Amino acid sequence: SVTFRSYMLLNEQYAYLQHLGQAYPDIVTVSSIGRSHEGRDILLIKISSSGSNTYLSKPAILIDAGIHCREWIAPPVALYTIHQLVENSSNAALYQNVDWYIIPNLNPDGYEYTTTVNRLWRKNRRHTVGAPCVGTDLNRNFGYCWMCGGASSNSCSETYAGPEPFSEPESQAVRNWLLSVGLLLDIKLYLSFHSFGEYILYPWSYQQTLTDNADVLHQLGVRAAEAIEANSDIGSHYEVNSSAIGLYIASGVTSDWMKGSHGVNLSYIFELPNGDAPFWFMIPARQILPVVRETFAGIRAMFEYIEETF
Ligand code: 0X9
Ligand code: ZN
Repeated sequence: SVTFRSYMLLNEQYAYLQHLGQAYPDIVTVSSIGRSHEGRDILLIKISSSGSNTYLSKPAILIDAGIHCREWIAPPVALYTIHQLVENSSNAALYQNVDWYIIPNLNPDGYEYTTTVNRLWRKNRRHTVGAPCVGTDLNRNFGYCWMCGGASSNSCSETYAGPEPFSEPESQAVRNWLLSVGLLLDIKLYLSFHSFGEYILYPWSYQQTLTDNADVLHQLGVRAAEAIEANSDIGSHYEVNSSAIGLYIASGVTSDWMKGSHGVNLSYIFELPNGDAPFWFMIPARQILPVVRETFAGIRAMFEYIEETF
């Protein structure tokens, strides 16, 4: 039912998740962590040999994609990871000692908008009361050092941080999940999928000063980059660095919040490959499969490290 040869509509992505929940009830649990501004569910899939039981939780890996809705290559990476874990029985060992929590599309209103109105929309679709323009950059709206730089207070900006931290239903859904179910978990690794440019970025985003565990973050990032490159049919080459040094300063991003507010020490943003200029966010459908395959090799390399270490 999924080929990764074309981009899926939101309802196709969601139908696939629901199908897996029904077909593999012992290992797959699909739930909604909340609703978007326009009322769409934000779906989370758990893949675990303990099924839906949260009290038997093992070390966890948390993945999201699609927070920036125009970055269309990101949800397929999450969906391919899900597909490989659940439907390729040779990967069953990957969820024996680790529980996977994956949100394949964190900005469903925005994704719908990119498919129907404006392919290059980045933000969510909520209109801040009294503001001239629509949409908040959800990756500036998280509450660790919010508005500390590289974020805008102008609603018309692509990096508008929102009126306050967690002002948006989509970021609230992630926070509410993390402060409820998430508190019972031991999240070892957080990965957030974006495009573009082929970067593996670790905190901090808000400042160039490195974290206490930057050495480990860098080493594991390099391990993933090497696995991706070794499995690449399209010549991918990743740069591994702190977000603020490798790319630019940005605050209110998910990965800083996961590490800074929740102690998820291994916290990364992946910037996946792009299409040819000027179609940066529009990587052709025929490249979905090579990208998702090679990226899964990187995710697997990180998983192996998690399993070795804990
Ligand atoms: O700006 C962002 O939110 C991310 N890049 S994107 O082109 N996908 O929008 C990067 C966030 C990582 N943090 C920093 N680069 N500081
Ligand atoms: Zn992005």
